[in-house]
Amino acid sequence: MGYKIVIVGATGNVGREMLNILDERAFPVDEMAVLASRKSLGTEVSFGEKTLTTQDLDTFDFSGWDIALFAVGSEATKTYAPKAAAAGCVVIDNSSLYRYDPDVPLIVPEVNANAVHGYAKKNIIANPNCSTAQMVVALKPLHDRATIKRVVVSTYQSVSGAGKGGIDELWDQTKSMYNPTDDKPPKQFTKQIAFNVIPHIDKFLDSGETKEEWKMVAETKKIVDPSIKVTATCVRVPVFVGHSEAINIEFEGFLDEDEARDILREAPGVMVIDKREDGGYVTPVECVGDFATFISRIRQDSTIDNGLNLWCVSDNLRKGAALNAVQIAELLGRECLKKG
Ligand code: 11C
Repeated sequence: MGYKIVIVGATGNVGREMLNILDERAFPVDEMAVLASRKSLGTEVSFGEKTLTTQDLDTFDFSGWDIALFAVGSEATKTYAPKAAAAGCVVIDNSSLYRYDPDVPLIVPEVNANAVHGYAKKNIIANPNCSTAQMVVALKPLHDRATIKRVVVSTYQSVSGAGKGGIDELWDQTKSMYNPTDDKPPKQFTKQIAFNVIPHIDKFLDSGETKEEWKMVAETKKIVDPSIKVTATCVRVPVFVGHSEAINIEFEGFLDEDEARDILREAPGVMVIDKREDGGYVTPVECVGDFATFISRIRQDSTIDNGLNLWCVSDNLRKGAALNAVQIAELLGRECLKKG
């Protein structure tokens, strides 16, 4: 016996990946409803061999459905997630709306699976930001061994993090560079993204940080350990899919680079590719479509007593969004909503 699943925002990049991943991982689905806003209504999406037609989110009745995977912005989530939760359907939300709510667990299954039992307070579970999800998968096993004091992270985030509009802007702007009569000024991004990098993701806060940087701090504390200090610089780069991160970690005690490599090799969700030779590391184009978070360039930071550097790459639409949401659904099914 399987579950009755709803995908909210089924026509977007993340909604479509959710459908692909539910199928790839053979999630036990008895019935699937795909919802969209009025403007995308009637659009067809694929779920394995099946073609499903989107239904109207505004009028959908969530009663009798087990789990709703939400992949819409915070505004739509604010309207429809409480409606689904009140109807008894557990919401797994990909927006930032509920992430910092103390009554909503924020989960990366490889890191804090036990928190899933907290779902019942609001019938809602939050999925973290993509740049946090891949980082905490790498940090947690190292923290368990040597206690992390501080993390300094710089990100190299792909344009798909900004949705379909971000992908289109990189594509169109890149082509326009070779055709001076076809000017494509920035729309989605604040500056030219083709052949450029932009040190700005999400809005600016009073502290001078961006919201994306703040999210990495707040979410790492909630998911891994509130005592870990994090400082982040988040940068958009002209890559279609796959976020990369250069992570510098300071520990309480000494952790040798070889032991760190062995720990990460054994860690769930992690794939270590770390040869000290040309090409012996992973780049974003190689991680697309994969489930793993890839770690390369593991090395001692000799400027402090207990420091390590590493390079971390993952498919932001998968581990950073759709895969993590499906993993949460699997965990919820295993631990809380057992069927059959
Ligand atoms: C980006 N990380 O790359 C963002 C996208 O809070 O879920 C995801 C934003 C979020 O632009």
